[in-house]
Amino acid sequence: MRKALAAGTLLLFLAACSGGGSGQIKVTLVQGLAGEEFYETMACGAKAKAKELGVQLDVQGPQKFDPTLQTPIVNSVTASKPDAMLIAPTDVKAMIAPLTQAKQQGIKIILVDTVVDDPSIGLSRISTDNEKGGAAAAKALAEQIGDKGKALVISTDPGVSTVDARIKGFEQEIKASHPNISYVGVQYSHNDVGEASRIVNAALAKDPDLAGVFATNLNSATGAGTALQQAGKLGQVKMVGFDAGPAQVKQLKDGVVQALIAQLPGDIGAKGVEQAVNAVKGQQVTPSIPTDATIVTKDNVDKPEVQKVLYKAGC
Ligand code: T6T
Repeated sequence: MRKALAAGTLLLFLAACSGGGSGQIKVTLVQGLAGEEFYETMACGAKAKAKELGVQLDVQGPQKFDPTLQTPIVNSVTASKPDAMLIAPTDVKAMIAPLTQAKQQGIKIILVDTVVDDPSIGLSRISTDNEKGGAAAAKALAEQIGDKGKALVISTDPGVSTVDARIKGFEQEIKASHPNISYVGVQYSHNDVGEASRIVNAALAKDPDLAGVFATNLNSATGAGTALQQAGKLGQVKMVGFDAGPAQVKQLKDGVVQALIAQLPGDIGAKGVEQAVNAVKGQQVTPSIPTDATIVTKDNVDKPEVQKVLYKAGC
């Protein structure tokens, strides 16, 4: 009788360790922005890996890249007690409190893409080397504009770790190696396509001799490119954009943008699920995983290896 009880206790213990009574590990991915190709491609990678590993995966995300909209989602995910949460936090500071609460509930947190300013949050951090990507964007833009003239940066909001690092890498590269490029600074679009367009229109009015634009993400690039096109500035103003969604690839083919820095969001999602499972099972977790980036141009966009890294609207 005692032996049977001990065996039963052991079974319950093993079930708890493997992430719930059903034995299936439950993971929720909280995107930075629902329906946007970077995060949808990330969700596709996460779903495929979850299927392979027999993990139950739920995907949620706010309608805007905004911590005031992402916070209630994180809170409700915390209340639903998954074993692990993959999250792309929308602000380095504002998301610390809700994520601390999730952590205190025993939920394993894996940061995908963006991070927060508290290094104790996130058992694993998986992302592109964004500073390096920003420097690569600066080099590509410098080449396009003959290493001289005025250059503008369009970003989303300060406090988003990824785009802030891209700006830093861009600025450092310009300062260190491109003395004839006059950097006119960064302007913030709040990740809104229309606002990015308005910013570029105003910049063209102020600096009609603007030579180049670096757009730090999808929506910034879509808006900035549309403005250049509508102002009839194609050819005169060159552009490099981070990310490679369908609209960016069209802009590349149309000659609106000259180079794209494509990330690997699908890999980020897949690796995130792997790390989450390791964490839940008490296995070794890798604290920091860098993923690759590819420079996409009109010349290489049709190559099969480059086609593979372009983002998708769905799986
Ligand atoms: O550039 C990606 C992502 O890396 C960034 O953190 C936010 O913007 C994107 O989702 C693209 O729009």
